[in-house]
Amino acid sequence: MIDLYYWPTPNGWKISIALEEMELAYKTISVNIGRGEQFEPGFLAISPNNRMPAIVDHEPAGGGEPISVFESGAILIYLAEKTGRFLPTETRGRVEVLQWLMWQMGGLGPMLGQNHHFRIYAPEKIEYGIKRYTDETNRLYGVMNKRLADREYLAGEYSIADMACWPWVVPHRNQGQDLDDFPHVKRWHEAMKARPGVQRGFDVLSEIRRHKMDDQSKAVLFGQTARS
Ligand SMILES: N[C@@H](CCC(=O)N[C@@H](CS)C(=O)NCC(=O)O)C(=O)O
Repeated sequence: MIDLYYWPTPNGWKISIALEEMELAYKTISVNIGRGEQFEPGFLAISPNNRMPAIVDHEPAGGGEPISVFESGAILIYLAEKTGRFLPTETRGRVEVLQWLMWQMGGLGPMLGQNHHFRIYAPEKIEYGIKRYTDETNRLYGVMNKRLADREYLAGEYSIADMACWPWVVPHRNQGQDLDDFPHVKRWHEAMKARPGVQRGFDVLSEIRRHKMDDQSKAVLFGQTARS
């Protein structure tokens, strides 16, 4: 059994989707990041960066003590290696997946996170920040669109790279993007959305998605320093 430390956000969905697609048994443990549960000592012992998602695998390959993993990219690789699914073992196929996974972790995720911050959450409308991250989002969607022009999925075959990227494309309207400008992304987005495993993963704790972020959550999430 795997414990999934989770809240329904794009980074959380990556892992609920992967667990569903890989047909692994898991227990969801909610981490209410708007109420500061990511700072509880028990959680920090698993995820020292005070971010979800994280997992604890109580039945790791080879047996022994449970293994905990934080950082969604590392978790996806861990789960893919555990199940032998969605990450090829041969060099060429593997590097295709890993480079698009790293592109998500280093680019798409952080930049779109800033896009959400400046467009939706920032208390002041700072035009420079809004334009910078809306433009960068647009550039990244363009890169994905080009990549998907001649292949069904980002690495050719369906993989953990798609599971990492798709959750960030879900809120494209809030990011100031029109999928009609990116027809290959649009086709891929629809194909992903139609997958039963993706739907089940996206539905985990979906009732919480309907709540708008309140002021208490903003104070917890946006005022952090090393002393938090
Ligand atoms: N690079 C991390 C990012 C995770 C992340 O930013 N998680 C957010 C929610 S999407 C979080 O837990 N935030 C809590 C906080 O800011 O204290 C990953 O991919 O796992």
